[in-house]
Amino acid sequence: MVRFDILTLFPEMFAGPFEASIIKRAQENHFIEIALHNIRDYAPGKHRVTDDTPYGGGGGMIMKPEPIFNAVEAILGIDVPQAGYRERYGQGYPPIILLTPQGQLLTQPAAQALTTVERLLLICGRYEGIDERVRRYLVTDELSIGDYVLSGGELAAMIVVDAVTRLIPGVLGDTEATAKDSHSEGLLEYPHYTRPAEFRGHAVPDILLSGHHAKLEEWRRHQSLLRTQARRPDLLALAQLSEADRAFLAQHGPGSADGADEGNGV
Ligand code: 6GU
Repeated sequence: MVRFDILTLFPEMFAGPFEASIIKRAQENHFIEIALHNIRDYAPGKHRVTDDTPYGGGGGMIMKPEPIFNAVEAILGIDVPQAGYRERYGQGYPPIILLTPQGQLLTQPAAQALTTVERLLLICGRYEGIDERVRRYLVTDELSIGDYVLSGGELAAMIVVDAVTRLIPGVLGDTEATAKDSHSEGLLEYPHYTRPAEFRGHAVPDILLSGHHAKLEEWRRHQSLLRTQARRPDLLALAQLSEADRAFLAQHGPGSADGADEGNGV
């Protein structure tokens, strides 16, 4: 069981994605538990103010530290030490992850690593930024989901929950297994087809109908290699390739007829 505590100013954003499909089923079957916490509930004062203007000017609004520290202390039932939460972290206290475009990129190995924690807190950044003391004295890790800017960390938090949940053993059935997923072996997935064998004059590759299991597996491997080479050469450079893989790519490499149906990658 992984418990996700999500700290956000917009808990209502999470309703749809967490109430459907795999994440819904994973909650029902007690593989995960998700608790949403409205940061505003932890802001002091009648107006429960969560943001303020930046010292030194520059425009935009900054998330105040107090509501976030208060929320974490209430959720974990601790006082954050003066020297910072990291003093406690690792002694039975969970990671506190800030979702920010300044974080480390979320990768499949990073998602895999998070399946082994009992609990994790996700803080969704908003506005133009968050008071730096949250980073320095509360947060243990910072994650980004890609090199583009979102209006807030909420959508990124949903993506973290999804990417982690589907890797927890038992969450997916056999037929949905993750072993051959794109990225799980550092390569993109091979093309998939289902019935009919001919659709609007477009036939399924013969190999899929041939019943030659070994040849089929080889074809799939080759398709994965060509597709990764054409679309994500950066991944190919890091992938674990056999001698046979390398020989195949050398022969059917970029510009050869084999890769020609790869489209423009968009
Ligand atoms: Cl985690 N947050 C925001 N605001 N933008 C992002 C992101 C996160 N990851 C990529 N862009």
